[in-house]
Amino acid sequence: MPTTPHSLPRRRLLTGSASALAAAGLASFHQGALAQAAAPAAKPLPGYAGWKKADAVIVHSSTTIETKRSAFGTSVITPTDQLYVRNNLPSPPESIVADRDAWEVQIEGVKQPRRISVRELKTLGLETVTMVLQCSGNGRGFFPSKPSGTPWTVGAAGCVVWSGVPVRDVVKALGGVADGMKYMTGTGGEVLPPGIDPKSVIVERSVPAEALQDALLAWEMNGEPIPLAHGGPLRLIVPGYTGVNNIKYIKQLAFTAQESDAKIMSHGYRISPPGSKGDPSQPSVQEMSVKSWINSPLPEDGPQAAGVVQIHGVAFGGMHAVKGVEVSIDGGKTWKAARLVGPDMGKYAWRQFVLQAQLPKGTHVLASRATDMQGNVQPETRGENQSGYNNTSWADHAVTVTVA
Ligand SMILES: Nc1nc2c(c(=O)[nH]1)N[C@H]1C(S)=C(S)[C@@H](COP(=O)(O)O)O[C@H]1N2
Ligand SMILES: [Mo]
Repeated sequence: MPTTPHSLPRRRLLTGSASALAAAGLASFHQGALAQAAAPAAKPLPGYAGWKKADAVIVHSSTTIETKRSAFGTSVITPTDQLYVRNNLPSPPESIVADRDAWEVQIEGVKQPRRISVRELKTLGLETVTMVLQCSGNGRGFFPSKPSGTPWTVGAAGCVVWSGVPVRDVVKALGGVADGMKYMTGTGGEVLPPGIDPKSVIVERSVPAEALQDALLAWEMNGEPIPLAHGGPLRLIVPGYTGVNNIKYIKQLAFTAQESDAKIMSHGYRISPPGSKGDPSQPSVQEMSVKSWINSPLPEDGPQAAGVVQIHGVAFGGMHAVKGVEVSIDGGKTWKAARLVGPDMGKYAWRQFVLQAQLPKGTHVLASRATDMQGNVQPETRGENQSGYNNTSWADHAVTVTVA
């Protein structure tokens, strides 16, 4: 990933700054970005993600890249060069990953707050977790209300192996969490656009302090140093929580008495009733819940030959392991238990499932429905909300295939 900021295509710099301005609420720039999103031609990969596998992804914009549904495969882990990307701000320059061990994170809200380098973090502890990383807006594309934001279908998600130091080991080394702290607040290391209120654009999210128990400060993913596009040199990993809570290029980790007052926390990522704006009284998008979808066969594969087909896909529970998955070949009228296949990589990972079925000639609506260890069942319908978050509807994720 040798790209340097000044060698990036001009187009990317323009769209990057447009999205930053849109985030700051400048409507005319936002409309420009929307017009661009509607352009028919396949967009080029932005420079910071130029190493992604172009035929496995959909480039929505310079800051939003989706994995194709047909690209997930059946080997559990999502290859890094096929994983989705979502940046709320333009990417930081490659120079921040030039000397990874020198990156520093400020730890606040502990008994002995201080800055710690990645070099020192590596001496404090080591853990590896496999986790589904999923954008809160994954499945937004299925909302008939067409909420603003990227119309992701299923590909703003992936299953990734992360390695780093447990946050609890860092906290222990610094004397423990200070009294009265209820939240763990991570702050992204982007350089903010000048001339606008930093709180209106900074990527800063709070999760309940208990989440520290399973959280990591990670420097490795899928066996390599975390690429810049995915938050290298250091990323906060909060297993079970939606993508936005997993802060890339983290520059501060603070235990706080209150939730962050950054706009992305107070007003963004809220489950708002249709027609209303986000505000701090509404639930924040945090823990993920049980969800599954079929990745094969797909309508884009073309008509299937009559006979036996292996219907397969992925299922995850968010905070809890998957107990089972059912598959329907008649649009949800009847269900059969699918078989979980492949290794169980822990409760935060996804499981792959398969149902072998005989599909006669005609059109078939294939659906999957997962259940987690707590007995929560994936619902038929989405929960309507203004921004199109948390779509777990099995009906929305069903696929219609034809057998010739
Ligand atoms: N610093 C920082 N962290 C961030 C973001 C960001 O824009 N800046 N985007 C968040 C969102 S909305 C998502 S869905 C995930 C995307 O992670 P990925 O790009 O590695 O797939 O990162 C989250 N962490
Ligand atoms: Mo996201």
